[in-house]
Amino acid sequence: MKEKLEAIVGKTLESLREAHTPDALNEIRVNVLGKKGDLKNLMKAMKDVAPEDRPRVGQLVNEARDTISEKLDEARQKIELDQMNLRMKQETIDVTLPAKKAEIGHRHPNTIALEEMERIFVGMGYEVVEGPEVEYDEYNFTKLNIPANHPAKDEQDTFYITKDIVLRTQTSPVQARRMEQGNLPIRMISPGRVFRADEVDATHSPSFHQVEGLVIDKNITFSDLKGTLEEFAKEIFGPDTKTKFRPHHFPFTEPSAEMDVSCFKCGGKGCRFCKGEGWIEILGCGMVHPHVLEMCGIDPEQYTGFAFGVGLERIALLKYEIDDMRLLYENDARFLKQF
Ligand code: 2U9
Repeated sequence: MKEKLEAIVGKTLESLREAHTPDALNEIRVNVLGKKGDLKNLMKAMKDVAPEDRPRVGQLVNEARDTISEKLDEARQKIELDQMNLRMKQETIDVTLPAKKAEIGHRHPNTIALEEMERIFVGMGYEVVEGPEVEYDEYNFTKLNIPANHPAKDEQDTFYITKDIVLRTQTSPVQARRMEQGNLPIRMISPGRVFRADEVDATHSPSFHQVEGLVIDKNITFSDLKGTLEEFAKEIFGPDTKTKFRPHHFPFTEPSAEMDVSCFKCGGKGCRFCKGEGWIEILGCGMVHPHVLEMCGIDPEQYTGFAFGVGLERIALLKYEIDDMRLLYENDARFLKQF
Protein backbone atom coordinates (compact mmCIF):
# COMPACT_ATOMS: atom_id res chain seq x y z
CA MET A 1 0.00 0.00 0.00
CA LYS A 2 2.75 2.39 1.04
CA GLU A 3 4.67 1.73 -2.18
CA LYS A 4 1.55 2.27 -4.27
CA LEU A 5 0.94 5.61 -2.52
CA GLU A 6 4.54 6.69 -3.07
CA ALA A 7 4.22 5.69 -6.74
CA ILE A 8 1.05 7.85 -7.13
CA VAL A 9 2.70 10.83 -5.39
CA GLY A 10 5.88 10.38 -7.47
CA LYS A 11 3.96 10.12 -10.75
CA THR A 12 1.85 13.16 -9.86
CA LEU A 13 4.88 15.31 -9.00
CA GLU A 14 6.48 14.32 -12.27
CA SER A 15 3.42 15.25 -14.33
CA LEU A 16 3.20 18.56 -12.39
CA ARG A 17 6.67 19.44 -13.64
CA GLU A 18 5.41 18.99 -17.22
CA ALA A 19 2.19 20.99 -16.69
CA HIS A 20 2.31 24.60 -17.83
CA THR A 21 -1.35 25.58 -18.09
CA PRO A 22 -4.30 25.74 -15.65
CA ASP A 23 -6.08 23.16 -17.84
CA ALA A 24 -3.21 20.70 -17.54
CA LEU A 25 -3.23 21.17 -13.72
CA ASN A 26 -6.92 20.55 -13.58
CA GLU A 27 -6.55 17.37 -15.54
CA ILE A 28 -3.95 16.12 -13.04
CA ARG A 29 -6.18 17.08 -10.10
CA VAL A 30 -9.10 15.10 -11.56
CA ASN A 31 -6.91 12.09 -12.43
CA VAL A 32 -5.45 11.85 -8.92
CA LEU A 33 -7.93 13.39 -6.47
CA GLY A 34 -11.15 13.07 -8.50
CA LYS A 35 -14.05 10.66 -7.86
CA LYS A 36 -12.53 8.10 -10.17
CA GLY A 37 -8.99 9.22 -9.51
CA ASP A 38 -5.97 7.12 -8.47
CA LEU A 39 -6.36 7.88 -4.74
CA LYS A 40 -10.05 6.96 -4.65
CA ASN A 41 -9.25 3.70 -6.45
CA LEU A 42 -6.58 2.97 -3.89
CA MET A 43 -9.03 3.60 -1.05
CA LYS A 44 -11.21 0.86 -2.45
CA ALA A 45 -8.35 -1.55 -1.71
CA MET A 46 -8.62 -0.63 2.03
CA LYS A 47 -10.95 -3.53 2.54
CA ASP A 48 -7.97 -5.85 1.92
CA VAL A 49 -5.91 -4.15 4.66
CA ALA A 50 -5.90 -5.77 8.07
CA PRO A 51 -8.27 -3.80 10.40
CA GLU A 52 -5.47 -2.97 12.85
CA ASP A 53 -3.38 -1.43 10.01
CA ARG A 54 -6.21 0.64 8.59
CA PRO A 55 -5.74 3.79 10.76
CA ARG A 56 -2.06 3.99 9.78
CA VAL A 57 -2.79 3.36 6.12
CA GLY A 58 -5.64 5.91 6.30
CA GLN A 59 -3.16 8.45 7.70
CA LEU A 60 -0.71 7.69 4.89
CA VAL A 61 -3.47 8.23 2.29
CA ASN A 62 -4.37 11.58 3.95
CA GLU A 63 -0.74 12.68 3.96
CA ALA A 64 -0.42 11.72 0.29
CA ARG A 65 -3.59 13.73 -0.55
CA ASP A 66 -2.30 16.75 1.42
CA THR A 67 1.08 16.61 -0.31
CA ILE A 68 -0.55 16.38 -3.75
CA SER A 69 -2.99 19.25 -2.97
CA GLU A 70 -0.15 21.41 -1.71
CA LYS A 71 1.98 20.71 -4.80
CA LEU A 72 -1.03 21.40 -7.07
CA ASP A 73 -1.55 24.77 -5.34
CA GLU A 74 2.13 25.63 -5.66
CA ALA A 75 2.07 24.68 -9.34
CA ARG A 76 -1.06 26.80 -9.92
CA GLN A 77 0.54 29.81 -8.24
CA LYS A 78 3.67 29.37 -10.33
CA ILE A 79 1.68 29.12 -13.58
CA GLU A 80 -0.33 32.25 -12.70
CA LEU A 81 2.87 34.14 -11.89
CA ASP A 82 4.51 32.99 -15.16
CA GLN A 83 1.43 34.06 -17.15
CA MET A 84 1.36 37.44 -15.43
CA ASN A 85 5.08 38.00 -16.11
CA LEU A 86 4.58 37.09 -19.76
CA ARG A 87 1.67 39.55 -20.09
CA MET A 88 3.65 42.27 -18.35
CA LYS A 89 6.42 41.71 -20.89
CA GLN A 90 4.07 41.69 -23.89
CA GLU A 91 1.98 44.67 -22.76
CA THR A 92 4.73 47.03 -21.77
CA ILE A 93 3.88 50.63 -22.62
CA ASP A 94 6.59 52.86 -24.00
CA VAL A 95 5.93 55.94 -21.89
CA THR A 96 8.49 57.90 -23.92
CA LEU A 97 6.30 57.73 -27.08
CA PRO A 98 4.57 61.07 -27.85
CA ALA A 99 0.87 60.90 -26.97
CA LYS A 100 -1.73 60.86 -29.76
CA LYS A 101 -3.35 64.31 -29.93
CA ALA A 102 -7.15 64.39 -29.78
CA GLU A 103 -8.01 66.39 -32.91
CA ILE A 104 -10.76 68.90 -32.23
CA GLY A 105 -12.71 70.09 -35.27
CA HIS A 106 -13.55 73.69 -36.14
CA ARG A 107 -16.62 75.49 -37.42
CA HIS A 108 -16.53 75.94 -41.20
CA PRO A 109 -16.23 79.57 -42.45
CA ASN A 110 -19.63 79.09 -44.16
CA THR A 111 -21.16 78.07 -40.82
CA ILE A 112 -19.57 81.03 -39.02
CA ALA A 113 -20.86 83.44 -41.69
CA LEU A 114 -24.33 81.82 -41.68
CA GLU A 115 -24.62 81.97 -37.89
CA GLU A 116 -23.61 85.63 -38.00
CA MET A 117 -26.30 86.35 -40.63
CA GLU A 118 -28.91 84.40 -38.69
CA ARG A 119 -28.03 86.34 -35.53
CA ILE A 120 -28.47 89.66 -37.37
CA PHE A 121 -31.83 88.81 -39.00
CA VAL A 122 -33.30 86.93 -36.03
CA GLY A 123 -32.41 90.07 -34.06
CA MET A 124 -34.64 92.01 -36.49
CA GLY A 125 -37.53 89.59 -35.92
CA TYR A 126 -37.06 87.28 -38.92
CA GLU A 127 -37.81 83.53 -38.85
CA VAL A 128 -35.31 81.05 -40.33
CA VAL A 129 -37.01 78.59 -42.72
CA GLU A 130 -35.41 75.70 -44.55
CA GLY A 131 -36.85 73.66 -47.44
CA PRO A 132 -36.16 70.82 -49.88
CA GLU A 133 -33.04 70.79 -52.09
CA VAL A 134 -34.94 68.77 -54.72
CA GLU A 135 -37.77 70.97 -56.03
CA TYR A 136 -40.50 71.11 -58.60
CA ASP A 137 -39.57 73.17 -61.66
CA GLU A 138 -42.78 75.06 -60.91
CA TYR A 139 -41.58 76.32 -57.51
CA ASN A 140 -37.98 76.86 -58.58
CA PHE A 141 -38.85 78.74 -61.80
CA THR A 142 -42.49 79.27 -62.81
CA LYS A 143 -43.78 80.78 -59.54
CA LEU A 144 -40.76 83.08 -59.56
CA ASN A 145 -41.73 84.56 -62.91
CA ILE A 146 -39.33 82.38 -64.87
CA PRO A 147 -41.67 80.54 -67.27
CA ALA A 148 -40.62 77.83 -69.74
CA ASN A 149 -38.19 79.18 -72.37
CA HIS A 150 -37.29 82.26 -70.26
CA PRO A 151 -33.61 83.12 -70.85
CA ALA A 152 -32.99 83.25 -67.06
CA LYS A 153 -33.58 79.49 -67.05
CA ASP A 154 -30.48 79.16 -69.18
CA GLU A 155 -28.41 81.37 -66.86
CA GLN A 156 -29.38 79.21 -63.90
CA ASP A 157 -29.03 75.97 -65.82
CA THR A 158 -29.38 73.20 -63.32
CA PHE A 159 -29.52 69.46 -62.78
CA TYR A 160 -32.80 67.89 -63.82
CA ILE A 161 -34.06 64.83 -61.92
CA THR A 162 -37.04 64.54 -64.28
CA LYS A 163 -38.59 67.04 -66.72
CA ASP A 164 -40.50 68.61 -63.78
CA ILE A 165 -38.11 68.09 -60.86
CA VAL A 166 -34.78 69.88 -60.41
CA LEU A 167 -32.03 70.45 -57.88
CA ARG A 168 -33.01 73.96 -56.76
CA THR A 169 -30.96 76.81 -58.22
CA GLN A 170 -31.96 79.22 -55.45
CA THR A 171 -33.68 79.01 -52.07
CA SER A 172 -36.54 81.21 -53.37
CA PRO A 173 -38.95 78.22 -53.63
CA VAL A 174 -38.82 78.02 -49.80
CA GLN A 175 -40.19 81.58 -49.71
CA ALA A 176 -42.78 80.82 -52.40
CA ARG A 177 -44.04 77.88 -50.29
CA ARG A 178 -44.11 80.07 -47.17
CA MET A 179 -46.13 82.71 -49.06
CA GLU A 180 -48.65 80.08 -50.16
CA GLN A 181 -49.22 79.13 -46.52
CA GLY A 182 -50.50 82.69 -45.91
CA ASN A 183 -50.19 83.75 -42.27
CA LEU A 184 -49.02 87.28 -43.07
CA PRO A 185 -46.97 89.34 -42.45
CA ILE A 186 -43.81 87.42 -43.37
CA ARG A 187 -40.28 88.21 -42.24
CA MET A 188 -38.04 85.30 -43.11
CA ILE A 189 -34.62 84.20 -44.26
CA SER A 190 -34.05 80.87 -46.00
CA PRO A 191 -30.51 79.59 -45.95
CA GLY A 192 -29.45 76.45 -47.80
CA ARG A 193 -27.59 74.59 -50.48
CA VAL A 194 -28.33 75.34 -54.14
CA PHE A 195 -27.09 73.83 -57.40
CA ARG A 196 -26.14 75.16 -60.81
CA ALA A 197 -24.44 73.47 -63.75
CA ASP A 198 -21.36 75.70 -63.35
CA GLU A 199 -17.72 74.79 -63.94
CA VAL A 200 -15.52 74.84 -60.82
CA ASP A 201 -13.19 77.86 -60.54
CA ALA A 202 -12.04 80.31 -57.85
CA THR A 203 -15.52 81.89 -57.61
CA HIS A 204 -17.89 79.17 -58.92
CA SER A 205 -19.02 75.73 -57.81
CA PRO A 206 -21.89 73.51 -59.01
CA SER A 207 -23.08 73.40 -55.41
CA PHE A 208 -22.97 76.46 -53.16
CA HIS A 209 -25.10 78.11 -50.47
CA GLN A 210 -27.45 81.05 -50.42
CA VAL A 211 -29.26 83.05 -47.82
CA GLU A 212 -32.37 84.66 -49.21
CA GLY A 213 -34.65 87.02 -47.34
CA LEU A 214 -38.29 88.00 -47.76
CA VAL A 215 -40.53 90.55 -46.09
CA ILE A 216 -44.23 90.80 -47.00
CA ASP A 217 -46.57 93.21 -45.27
CA LYS A 218 -48.85 96.16 -45.96
CA ASN A 219 -46.99 99.33 -47.01
CA ILE A 220 -43.54 97.78 -47.44
CA THR A 221 -41.49 100.09 -49.66
CA PHE A 222 -38.05 100.29 -51.23
CA SER A 223 -36.90 102.39 -48.23
CA ASP A 224 -37.64 99.43 -45.94
CA LEU A 225 -35.43 97.32 -48.20
CA LYS A 226 -32.63 99.92 -48.16
CA GLY A 227 -32.81 100.48 -44.39
CA THR A 228 -32.77 96.76 -43.62
CA LEU A 229 -29.91 95.88 -45.95
CA GLU A 230 -27.86 98.91 -44.84
CA GLU A 231 -28.24 97.77 -41.24
CA PHE A 232 -27.23 94.23 -42.24
CA ALA A 233 -24.11 95.55 -44.06
CA LYS A 234 -23.03 97.63 -41.05
CA GLU A 235 -23.50 94.67 -38.70
CA ILE A 236 -21.57 92.20 -40.80
CA PHE A 237 -18.79 94.42 -42.23
CA GLY A 238 -18.47 97.09 -39.52
CA PRO A 239 -20.29 100.31 -38.50
CA ASP A 240 -18.45 102.54 -41.02
CA THR A 241 -19.69 100.52 -44.00
CA LYS A 242 -21.50 102.55 -46.68
CA THR A 243 -23.93 101.00 -49.16
CA LYS A 244 -24.78 101.75 -52.78
CA PHE A 245 -27.72 100.40 -54.76
CA ARG A 246 -27.33 99.97 -58.54
CA PRO A 247 -30.32 99.19 -60.80
CA HIS A 248 -30.40 95.59 -62.00
CA HIS A 249 -32.87 93.07 -63.36
CA PHE A 250 -34.29 89.90 -61.81
CA PRO A 251 -37.46 88.25 -63.14
CA PHE A 252 -38.90 87.89 -59.60
CA THR A 253 -38.40 91.47 -58.38
CA GLU A 254 -39.38 94.87 -59.82
CA PRO A 255 -37.61 97.20 -59.39
CA SER A 256 -34.42 95.20 -58.80
CA ALA A 257 -31.00 96.28 -57.58
CA GLU A 258 -27.58 95.08 -56.60
CA MET A 259 -26.08 96.34 -53.38
CA ASP A 260 -22.38 97.24 -53.06
CA VAL A 261 -20.61 97.96 -49.78
CA SER A 262 -17.70 100.34 -49.36
CA CYS A 263 -14.46 98.33 -49.24
CA PHE A 264 -13.82 97.46 -45.59
CA LYS A 265 -10.07 97.14 -46.31
CA CYS A 266 -9.44 100.66 -47.68
CA GLY A 267 -12.65 102.40 -46.57
CA GLY A 268 -13.56 103.16 -50.20
CA LYS A 269 -10.31 104.74 -51.45
CA GLY A 270 -9.57 101.80 -53.75
CA CYS A 271 -7.09 99.00 -53.08
CA ARG A 272 -6.03 95.56 -54.32
CA PHE A 273 -8.84 93.92 -52.35
CA CYS A 274 -11.60 95.90 -54.13
CA LYS A 275 -9.62 95.97 -57.39
CA GLY A 276 -9.32 99.75 -57.12
CA GLU A 277 -13.11 100.23 -57.15
CA GLY A 278 -13.64 101.21 -53.50
CA TRP A 279 -16.86 99.17 -53.65
CA ILE A 280 -17.60 95.45 -53.38
CA GLU A 281 -20.75 93.80 -54.79
CA ILE A 282 -22.55 91.89 -52.05
CA LEU A 283 -26.09 90.92 -52.94
CA GLY A 284 -29.11 91.21 -55.23
CA CYS A 285 -32.47 92.54 -54.07
CA GLY A 286 -35.71 94.16 -55.12
CA MET A 287 -39.44 94.60 -54.53
CA VAL A 288 -41.26 91.30 -55.01
CA HIS A 289 -42.87 91.32 -58.48
CA PRO A 290 -46.71 91.68 -58.22
CA HIS A 291 -47.09 88.67 -60.53
CA VAL A 292 -44.98 86.54 -58.10
CA LEU A 293 -47.18 87.67 -55.19
CA GLU A 294 -50.26 86.71 -57.20
CA MET A 295 -48.88 83.28 -58.20
CA CYS A 296 -48.13 82.59 -54.53
CA GLY A 297 -51.67 83.52 -53.43
CA ILE A 298 -51.07 87.04 -52.08
CA ASP A 299 -53.13 90.04 -53.23
CA PRO A 300 -50.65 92.58 -54.71
CA GLU A 301 -53.22 95.36 -54.22
CA GLN A 302 -53.04 94.88 -50.45
CA TYR A 303 -49.54 93.66 -49.84
CA THR A 304 -46.06 94.54 -51.04
CA GLY A 305 -42.70 93.14 -50.09
CA PHE A 306 -39.00 93.05 -50.68
CA ALA A 307 -36.60 90.18 -51.20
CA PHE A 308 -32.84 89.71 -51.36
CA GLY A 309 -30.37 86.97 -52.10
CA VAL A 310 -26.79 86.55 -50.88
CA GLY A 311 -24.20 83.94 -51.80
CA LEU A 312 -23.03 82.59 -48.44
CA GLU A 313 -19.61 81.59 -49.80
CA ARG A 314 -19.21 85.12 -51.18
CA ILE A 315 -19.74 86.58 -47.69
CA ALA A 316 -17.38 84.01 -46.11
CA LEU A 317 -14.66 84.64 -48.76
CA LEU A 318 -14.88 88.42 -48.33
CA LYS A 319 -15.15 88.45 -44.55
CA TYR A 320 -12.23 86.06 -44.01
CA GLU A 321 -10.20 87.32 -47.02
CA ILE A 322 -10.04 83.93 -48.73
CA ASP A 323 -9.16 84.26 -52.41
CA ASP A 324 -10.29 80.87 -53.75
CA MET A 325 -13.70 79.28 -53.13
CA ARG A 326 -12.27 75.78 -53.67
CA LEU A 327 -10.42 76.07 -50.33
CA LEU A 328 -13.81 76.02 -48.61
CA TYR A 329 -14.57 72.53 -49.92
CA GLU A 330 -11.27 70.74 -49.26
CA ASN A 331 -11.99 70.02 -45.59
CA ASP A 332 -8.40 70.67 -44.61
CA ALA A 333 -8.50 71.25 -40.86
CA ARG A 334 -5.27 73.33 -41.02
CA PHE A 335 -7.09 75.78 -43.31
CA LEU A 336 -10.43 75.72 -41.48
CA LYS A 337 -8.82 76.34 -38.07
CA GLN A 338 -7.73 79.84 -39.10
CA PHE A 339 -11.17 81.43 -38.90
C1 2U9 B 1 -39.53 85.23 -53.85
C2 2U9 B 1 -39.47 86.43 -54.49
C3 2U9 B 1 -38.27 87.03 -54.72
C4 2U9 B 1 -34.73 86.59 -54.04
C5 2U9 B 1 -33.63 87.38 -54.64
C6 2U9 B 1 -31.66 87.87 -55.53
C7 2U9 B 1 -32.31 89.05 -55.69
C8 2U9 B 1 -30.26 87.63 -55.94
C9 2U9 B 1 -28.45 86.10 -56.07
C10 2U9 B 1 -27.43 86.55 -55.09
C11 2U9 B 1 -26.16 85.85 -55.37
C12 2U9 B 1 -28.28 84.65 -56.18
O1 2U9 B 1 -26.48 83.41 -54.82
S1 2U9 B 1 -26.62 84.30 -55.88
O2 2U9 B 1 -26.04 83.95 -57.12
N1 2U9 B 1 -29.77 86.45 -55.68
O3 2U9 B 1 -29.64 88.48 -56.54
N2 2U9 B 1 -32.42 86.92 -54.93
S2 2U9 B 1 -33.83 88.95 -55.06
O4 2U9 B 1 -35.93 87.08 -54.49
C13 2U9 B 1 -37.10 86.45 -54.26
C14 2U9 B 1 -37.17 85.26 -53.61
C15 2U9 B 1 -38.38 84.66 -53.39
C16 2U9 B 1 -40.83 84.55 -53.64
